[in-house]
Amino acid sequence: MPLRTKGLTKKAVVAELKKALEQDSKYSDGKILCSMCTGPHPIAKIANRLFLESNLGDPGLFLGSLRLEREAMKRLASLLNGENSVGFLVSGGTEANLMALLAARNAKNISDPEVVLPKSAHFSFTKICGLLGLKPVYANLDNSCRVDSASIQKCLTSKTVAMVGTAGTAELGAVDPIDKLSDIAVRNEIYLHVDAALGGLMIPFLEPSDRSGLTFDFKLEGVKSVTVDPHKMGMTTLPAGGILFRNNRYADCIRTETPYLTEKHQHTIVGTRTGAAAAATWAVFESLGREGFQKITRQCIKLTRLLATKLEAFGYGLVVQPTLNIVAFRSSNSSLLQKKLLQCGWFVSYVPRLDCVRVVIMPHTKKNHIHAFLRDLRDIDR
Ligand code: 0PR
Repeated sequence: MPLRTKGLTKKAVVAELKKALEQDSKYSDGKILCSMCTGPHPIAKIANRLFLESNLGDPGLFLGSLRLEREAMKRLASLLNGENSVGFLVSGGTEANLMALLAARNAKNISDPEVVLPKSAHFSFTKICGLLGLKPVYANLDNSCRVDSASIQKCLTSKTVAMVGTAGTAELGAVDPIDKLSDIAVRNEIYLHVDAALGGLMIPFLEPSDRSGLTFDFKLEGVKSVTVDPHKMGMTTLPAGGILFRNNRYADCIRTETPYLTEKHQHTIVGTRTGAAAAATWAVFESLGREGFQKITRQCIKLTRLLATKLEAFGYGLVVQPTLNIVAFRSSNSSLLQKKLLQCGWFVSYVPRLDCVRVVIMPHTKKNHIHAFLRDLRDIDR
């Protein structure tokens, strides 16, 4: 497809764009039940449009955007009890996890480094191990699909540069026992990274009774970095991943000099990066406040539980009782059921490792969508 010699008119270009947009699925239809992203909050769209030119890769040119990034990361740090923590808004959970493990690897600087990962860790860590030359060592899970801390302990060797725990696994929304991992990390002087890409903007807003036992943040001494993605439960515009380091000491393990730019060093892997997502993230934080986030989290949890209860009443087995906003269930043929649901327009996932159907309840999902899903499920799977 060669580049056109003569360009199209604005009208023709827009018409083509609209055609393509019609092919995209819309969160607002309620049929997307497999995604951790959601439609951006209206204020995020406004902020994004205002800051389209902004490049945080050269922040001296975009001081207002830089201030918004810093303020947004400070709000996030305070949510995670990170008094001295330093944070950056990056392209997503993958880049955030990459920065964390790069810092851990650089901090220890040994040959043949290893990282201990729960079997449930996100696939981004597979990519990261390849990129960083880290050997992954996998720890087993317990019956509730959380990492078994005794297994983590057994995986540690003199080559271990980091261990990872997840606060909200991608497949099940399970929260690893980060407090136990932190104790192990402190005792063995190992860097602990927490992947809270999903849970980081959800767990702090759970009802106190649901939150107990789910501590995952800098309150725990062993936690050296946390990933939290505003482009998931933070309802901002893409791309917006967050990485927070406990303090400068860890952040500076990935600092690079940039002598001829307006700012003389960078911590992020990417150079040029959008200030629009930073502005959008800031705007959502300011607009929702703690109460707004609590309301949204409460609604997602309520619908998750409604779905889980109904599925059990229909006779499906749940893989685990949901902790966050993911329901995973099994039928006699879960893979076929997922295909049939897909044919009916419902975007749900099939998870081969667990042989189950997985449903993610995000802020775009409403009660009527759940009821419509359940009706179709009954028709399909009689
Ligand atoms: N860590 C966890 C726990 C995640 O769930 C994810 C992504 C990542 C890291 C990586 O984040 P980025 O994708 O931002 O780099 N979780 C979703 C998943 O794999 C990503 C996603 C989002 C997939 C929307 C599909 C989709 O429609 O399920």
